[in-house]
Amino acid sequence: MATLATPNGYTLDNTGKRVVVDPVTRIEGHMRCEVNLDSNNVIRNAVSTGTMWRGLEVILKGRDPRDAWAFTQRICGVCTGTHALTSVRAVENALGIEIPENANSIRNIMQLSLQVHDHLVHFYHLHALDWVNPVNALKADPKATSELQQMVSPAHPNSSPGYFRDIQTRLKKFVESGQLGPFKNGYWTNPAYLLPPEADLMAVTHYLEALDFQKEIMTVRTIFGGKDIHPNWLVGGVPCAINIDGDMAAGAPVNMTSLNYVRKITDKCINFVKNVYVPDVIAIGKFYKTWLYGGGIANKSLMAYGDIPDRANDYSPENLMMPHGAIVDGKLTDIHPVDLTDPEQIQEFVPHSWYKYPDESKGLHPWDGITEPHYELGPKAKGTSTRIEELDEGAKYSWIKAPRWRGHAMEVGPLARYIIGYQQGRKDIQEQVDGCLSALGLPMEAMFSTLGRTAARALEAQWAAEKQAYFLDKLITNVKNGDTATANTAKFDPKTWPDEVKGVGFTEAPRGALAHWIRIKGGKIENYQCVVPTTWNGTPRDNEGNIGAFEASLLDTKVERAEEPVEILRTLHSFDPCLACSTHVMGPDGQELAEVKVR
Ligand code: NFE
Ligand code: MG
Repeated sequence: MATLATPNGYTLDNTGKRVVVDPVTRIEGHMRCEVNLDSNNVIRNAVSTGTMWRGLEVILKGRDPRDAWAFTQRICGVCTGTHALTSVRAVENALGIEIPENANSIRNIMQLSLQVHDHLVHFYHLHALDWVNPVNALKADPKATSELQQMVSPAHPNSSPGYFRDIQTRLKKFVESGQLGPFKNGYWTNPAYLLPPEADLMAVTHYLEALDFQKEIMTVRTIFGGKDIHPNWLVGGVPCAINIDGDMAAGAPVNMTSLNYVRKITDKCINFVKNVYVPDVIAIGKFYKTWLYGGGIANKSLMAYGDIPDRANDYSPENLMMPHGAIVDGKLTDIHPVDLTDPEQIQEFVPHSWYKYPDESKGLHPWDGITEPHYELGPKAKGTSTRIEELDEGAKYSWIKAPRWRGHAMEVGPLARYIIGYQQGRKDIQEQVDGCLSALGLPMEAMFSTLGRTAARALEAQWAAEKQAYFLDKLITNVKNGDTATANTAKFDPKTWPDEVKGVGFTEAPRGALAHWIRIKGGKIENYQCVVPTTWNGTPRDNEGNIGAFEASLLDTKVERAEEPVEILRTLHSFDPCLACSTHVMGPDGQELAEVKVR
């Protein structure tokens, strides 16, 4: 290949200098990215690769469907509960099981709490250092930092000059000891960093605050799920008893004391997102508002399944508080319904994935999905199978399958949800987006970018924290009205099941649309297929050569220093990639994973 036009409208040129980033760090799982730069250091071709295979779909075959949540929850160490929730919904859908209202409220609280937690961790601990320079923070004047903090967010209590001076002193000790810890290996002398020292100090301080706050956020899921990060779930409801006047010791984890505690943490989440996270994204965004790269397919093809059912057991879009729909061909006002049961809509392709199908010119709907690993490098690849130097994107090159909606590669995630919700006229979302854009002094088109993706996630964290409070109120009201049911076990016994059934469960995971498809036969799992958000966003090419969200988003971006590809990290990180999820489906991942190679 020299230049190649893709059916979805991109021109790729792989003749220029090839830069390999492997591993891409500050993500979940193992990812590799190769790009070609032209003579002006602009990206003209991008190749995104999941470099491990985990075989969860194979492991699930023959198991008890009621246990699938516990296996699928281990797909990831970040978005754990969302897989468990998707799994119990898939089994309930297959078997026609309805859950009590309280179970719906508790599941929503857990899911929303995960959204807030995951988004917060993503921004501060995985993404912020693409924009924030902790070494530069040493030059900050603590008094000026305090003034900046009070201007950006007067409501945040930690804002005195002394507070920032202490943090700066801690940071200095870190740097002087030569042990940068979490801040090691950054490109801290790169001119792509634009914040003044005070903004850097403020953001690094919030990095530490958010790190500390995590241990409180997770207690919400611990109360309802017994533990975190892998809480307990149950087909038919939730595995926790409600006794409003009881206590934990008496075996009633949901009581007035624990619910008051959930209220306290929920309020803290609302305040932290409103007074720290969102203002930081706007404050940092103002310095980078001309950095509007990374849109990719965001202004063309977006999809969300919807989630957070207001009333239990109704998964129709009207009852879902998170947006549902698909946009294709850039027609933003034309929102199509998505039917996960229609074999013509969602299909996974593998001609560029390390799997084998009997006929790879066709895609397979997940109910008929096949997961058979087949690792081989293309004829133009360089290196060896255990030490790849350069991949051949004309052949198989990733452990991620290529899912398509009616043939289209789709972007999923907070930005997709927010654009779809905005276009559907959801007032809550419109107000947030308009407010954020006006604070940044940017037009709507700016949303279709790396910055837009990051902003949408922050706004969604705020939305999720508030909805968490809504479901807490709903739960308490329902319990006070005398309904304490949390599980429906009428169809728990496999003897009550038909011999052969199939079902699908879906959620909006922090990174986007997530669904699991299950076939049950003779009480056991016959086939189980997961198509996860990072499968959508991190997809390799399909049978027609369409590129997906990650690859498209990198094109046309200028890289300041080819040997320090912070621009690549910015855009990839804006999707919050989770390769553990997307490659659910071991790899000979060896020593080669620990370097950035530039040729
Ligand atoms: Ni492992 Fe996940 C989320 C799921 S991945 S993080 O959110 O499903 O794309
Ligand atoms: Mg899969």
